[in-house]
Amino acid sequence: MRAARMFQAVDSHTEGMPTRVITGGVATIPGQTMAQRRDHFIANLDEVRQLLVNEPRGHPAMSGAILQPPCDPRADVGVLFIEVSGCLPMCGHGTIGVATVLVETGMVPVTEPVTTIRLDTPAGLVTAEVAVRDGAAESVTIRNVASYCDRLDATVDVPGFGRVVYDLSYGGNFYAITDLETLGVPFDRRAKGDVIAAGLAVMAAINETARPVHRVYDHIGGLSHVLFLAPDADERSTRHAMVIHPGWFDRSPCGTGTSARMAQLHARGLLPLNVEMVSESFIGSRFSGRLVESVDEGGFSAVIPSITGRAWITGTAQYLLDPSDPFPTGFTV
Ligand code: PYC
Repeated sequence: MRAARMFQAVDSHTEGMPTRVITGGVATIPGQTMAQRRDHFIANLDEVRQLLVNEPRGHPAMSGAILQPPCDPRADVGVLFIEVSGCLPMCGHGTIGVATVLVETGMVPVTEPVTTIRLDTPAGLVTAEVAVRDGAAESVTIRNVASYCDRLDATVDVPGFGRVVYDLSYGGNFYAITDLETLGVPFDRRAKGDVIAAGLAVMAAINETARPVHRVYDHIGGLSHVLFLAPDADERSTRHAMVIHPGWFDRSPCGTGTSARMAQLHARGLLPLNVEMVSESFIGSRFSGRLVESVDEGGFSAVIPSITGRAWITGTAQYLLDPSDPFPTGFTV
């Protein structure tokens, strides 16, 4: 066995969506903040992401998290989120997966019935409260970054689909929120190719004409997620299909997407603080969420979402790169 690189991982899934938690093999990434480390990683170390999430070690919907020492002195652990699409500033299902792995492998001091872990993410400090019984992480509630609605009833001309009305909201990533009916596509997993094509077309049209940029943190920008509401979605129960660039669905109900949806409902006056909303993924798995606080962020008002979900460890692994491997960064097809 020959290895030019070797990575230790604990694989998990959060309500169906994988998080490959990289616990060893990546040195401390240069940078004073996790946002700077993310920038450095994207510019200089992206082959590590590609190797770990692309085929043949990963797959088109693979997602992961690289553990790091924190930059923020308030935090216990730093996290860099990796996906087939790149490095997200924040990932809700990934945070639930990381917290579960940290507790169940004993990488953090565990207290029962609740273990609190503060995670330093490129989007800011996120707190995870893990419900623990007999050493098992039974559920994780995250206090997400400040979220806000960027636009309501915006319109965009989408080539091949016509004019689309959408809302756009931020919950750690930007999300365009609309439905499939106006695009002439059924909300049905059997039509998944059409749903993905519609999502990518909406994403491209918005990025081309009105690319979102975070109103306080200009390192966060661009749209790579479209949340299509199910016909029966309402302000207490959001069933949806989440299309993610470059062409896959979130299998989980999407923590940052659920946060964005709650910020949008709040902006519409439909979701007060401390009222539960259930979020359901395209495969039927669920998170519950609520808005727990109104805050001022850089002179703007925002809300703090809390999301609860579950994750399960699926395996432990060492991923290697043989020096003669013809695909050192993997591939996508
Ligand atoms: O759970 O926030 C999330 C997420 C983002 C992309 C995939 N999952």
